Amino acid sequence: MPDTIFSSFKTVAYEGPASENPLSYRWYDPDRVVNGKPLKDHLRFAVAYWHSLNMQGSDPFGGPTIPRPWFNAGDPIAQAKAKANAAFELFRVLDFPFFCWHDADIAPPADTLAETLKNFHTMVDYLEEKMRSYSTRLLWGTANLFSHPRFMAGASTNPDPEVFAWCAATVKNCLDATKRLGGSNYVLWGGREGYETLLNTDMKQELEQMGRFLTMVVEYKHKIGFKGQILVEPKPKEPTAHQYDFDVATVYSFLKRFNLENEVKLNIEANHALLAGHTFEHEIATAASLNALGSLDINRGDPLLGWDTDQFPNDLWSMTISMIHVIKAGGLNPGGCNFDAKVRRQSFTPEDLIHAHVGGADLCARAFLTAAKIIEDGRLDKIVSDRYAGWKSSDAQAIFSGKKSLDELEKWALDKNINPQPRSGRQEEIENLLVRQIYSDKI
Ligand code: XUL
Ligand code: CO
Repeated sequence: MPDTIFSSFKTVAYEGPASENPLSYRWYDPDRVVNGKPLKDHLRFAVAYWHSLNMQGSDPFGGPTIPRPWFNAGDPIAQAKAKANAAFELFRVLDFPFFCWHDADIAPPADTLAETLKNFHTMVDYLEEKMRSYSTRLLWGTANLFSHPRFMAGASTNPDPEVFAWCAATVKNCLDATKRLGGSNYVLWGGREGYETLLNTDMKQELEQMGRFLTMVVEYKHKIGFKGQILVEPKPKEPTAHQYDFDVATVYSFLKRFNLENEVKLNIEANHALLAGHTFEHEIATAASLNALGSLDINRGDPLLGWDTDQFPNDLWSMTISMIHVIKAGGLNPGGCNFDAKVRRQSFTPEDLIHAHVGGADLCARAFLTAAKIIEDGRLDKIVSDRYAGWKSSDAQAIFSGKKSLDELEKWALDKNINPQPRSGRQEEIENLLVRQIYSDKI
């Protein structure tokens, strides 16, 4: 194995909550069986190539702070190969079952489309080779259709059809590569699918383009027999102030409009939820209620900053409620938990990156275990089902089955002389139940 900045680290192991070793898992015991499946198959953790291997700590006020030695490794392909060598060593250290990439993360762009695709194919070959000697698999691939200046006015929503065609060619190749590498999903995040000013924007035209593009992606998926899920990742703003894929509800109505709701699911990101004025659990519950939950991008934002800070998660309360909804929705597989998160720019050592993932994995594992316990305990479910118990009566069921109209219901209400009484929502009681389980050492 080539020597990389991660090679000297031992593979992080589960040592339990009492361990003093900072680079061990306290809650993430990959082989612990919960609800008939090992934790690793429920959570399906992935490393995000872009944040962990590419991002160098720049922000709008300062340049790179994080050394990435592979960027000094020679020509662009040699650099990309050195980066891949380090990536697979990082996956080995974390013992994560999955990783995710954008085309531009794994292969250097070039001046022409043909050369860019040639570089991409060279690197997909290389990743395929690496995957033969490491156990980490591909959770999803995606295309970066937002960084290069050609995408400044959007990708599929660009006023220039040649940009649309460039995007079509790129996504076709990314889908082929995702299939070849055994990917479980393919993601589309509409980086610049939005607008800067309405004054130069034909919104109707742009949404038609976006719908046609997604339809073509789904058609191609079937043409090549890719069995993975197609996922759209909502985000309300940043880079543009108005992104078309605002949140789960907006994306779902877009999918309905283009008859894609049975073909495409959602990849929900914690901080994107926050930027939309929601919580992570709200977005997960919304997707679950629409049968559209696909996969999760795990991170957190900073409500005081309001930027997409992509920090590693540490909010057990929100993550536990999120996991309750994930379990109730039947789990994530073939989706997973991708750490779309980056270390802070002062955290420039390889060890910082490992601490970040260890903490994130432990948080998700602890949240998942707590959520499973709460569901198994049954008290929360009972409170909720008692709350809606009235709907089980035959009169109430008749409302649902269309057997009662508005005027019939008026007659029924008057005949019965109904007089509904307030009932407690029991919120504090439920919150106590949750807090006690979150802080319980019986997990
Ligand atoms: C951007 C973001 C992306 C997508 C993939 O905020 O989350 O990294 O996850 O393009
Ligand atoms: Co994301």
